Amino acid sequence: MSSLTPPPVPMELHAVNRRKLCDSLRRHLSSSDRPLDGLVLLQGGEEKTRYCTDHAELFRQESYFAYLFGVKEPDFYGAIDIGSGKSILFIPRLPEDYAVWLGEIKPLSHFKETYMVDMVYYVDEIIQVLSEQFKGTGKPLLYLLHGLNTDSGNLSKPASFEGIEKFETDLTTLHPILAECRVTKSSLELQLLQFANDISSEAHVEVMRRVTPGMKEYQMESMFLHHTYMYGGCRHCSYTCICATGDNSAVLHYGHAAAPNDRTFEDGDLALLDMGGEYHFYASDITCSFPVNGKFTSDQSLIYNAVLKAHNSVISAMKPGVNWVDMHKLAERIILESLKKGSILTGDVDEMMVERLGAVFMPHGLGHFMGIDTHDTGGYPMGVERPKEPGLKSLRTARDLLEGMVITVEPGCYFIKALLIPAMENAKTSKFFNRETIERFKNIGGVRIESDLVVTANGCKNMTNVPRETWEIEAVMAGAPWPPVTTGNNTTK
Ligand SMILES: [Mn+2]
Repeated sequence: MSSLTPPPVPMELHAVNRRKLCDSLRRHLSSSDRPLDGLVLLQGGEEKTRYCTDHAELFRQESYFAYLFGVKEPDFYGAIDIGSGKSILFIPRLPEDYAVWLGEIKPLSHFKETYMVDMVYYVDEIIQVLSEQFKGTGKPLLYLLHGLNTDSGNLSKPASFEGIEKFETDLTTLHPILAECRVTKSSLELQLLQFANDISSEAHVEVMRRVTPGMKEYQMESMFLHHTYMYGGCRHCSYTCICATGDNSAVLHYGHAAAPNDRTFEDGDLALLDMGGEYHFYASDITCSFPVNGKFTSDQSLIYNAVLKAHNSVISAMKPGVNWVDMHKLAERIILESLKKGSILTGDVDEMMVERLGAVFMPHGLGHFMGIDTHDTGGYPMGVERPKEPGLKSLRTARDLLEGMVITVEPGCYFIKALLIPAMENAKTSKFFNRETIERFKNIGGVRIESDLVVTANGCKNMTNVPRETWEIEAVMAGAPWPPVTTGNNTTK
């Protein structure tokens, strides 16, 4: 059961996104004394089949195209006139037998209304329409999307069509500007991100309640997928679910095809579930860690509370102007201090920080921008360098926070043998480890706690709502309601 229903999606959201891009582009072009008479042209995602077969894979729109146009169908093009702000969609001309196999062939007017654009034409009219729309002199100018995704190292593919040589094309201006537009979110975008978070938070709680030792990891994945789709209309996930138990929790991206969430978990195991539903392209990215039998051991609490303290301290410190590398270091320091308190580590925490010991227990970054992509754009614009040190180099951004950014806070503490053993043998770091205690923890796996935050004018707001304190988790797993029922004077008689 769910208390939620999928909210209507306002197409105005994408019109606002287009206006934001036009404003930024105009400012940029004016400041370099360039004319405003070109058109932005993006090619939407293309339908793909499974290898050589005719099995059509479920289509998900390319993210930049989704951002500007909100189009769910494949094989579109979209243009925006920079000067006037007018938007044009080009839709594929479908063969007659589409109506037999795939449904009604909708008229151009349908797409104009659905997507609230100014004009709609067929893709085969693209040369003529773009040429006519161009108001400048000489060859008509198109701004195409070409640039690096700093998380994947992949390039976005600029629009192409037969006859594009009739146009002047600019491949460098658009990408950094459009990537930056996506960094801060509008209030309409925040509403969708909040819903993706609400339904996914609820699904996490549902899974927590139904878990019992002896189940398979994929049963937790299945329950999550069911809940977000059944009650939230989330046909896609933001990423492949990570449902790790036991020492699988120390495998950071567990859940892939070669490690498909298929272990049977046992009494005494910890679970680490990193799962997020996607609603109208907008992501959520939430991790909960808890004991599968519903009761934390003291060793499990020690690691869990170290991570929770880091999670909460970062959230308390976040506000515009705060640097993300500093937040990562804050989380590292709190985890190291807690491990020292728990007699897992020994020695001076400042010295541990210098030796980058934090990266042994948390090799990934503290968090990343989130929006239409789980790892959203804009982490490393021109002038922001990726740090080189262990741990810090995994950060997907090193920026100062701005109001309107949405960023995950996901500290973790893992006992990863591939990192732990070399660090225990290293001349500079071996002295920090208490071998006897480490022995007790080495098969515990790991803990990650991940919430999605929006940066506000003077702090931040947590969009994720799941039990976090150990006692809250234990209560919910024992059947207590979530969110907790308030018992203030004005609610009870
Ligand atoms: Mn994440």
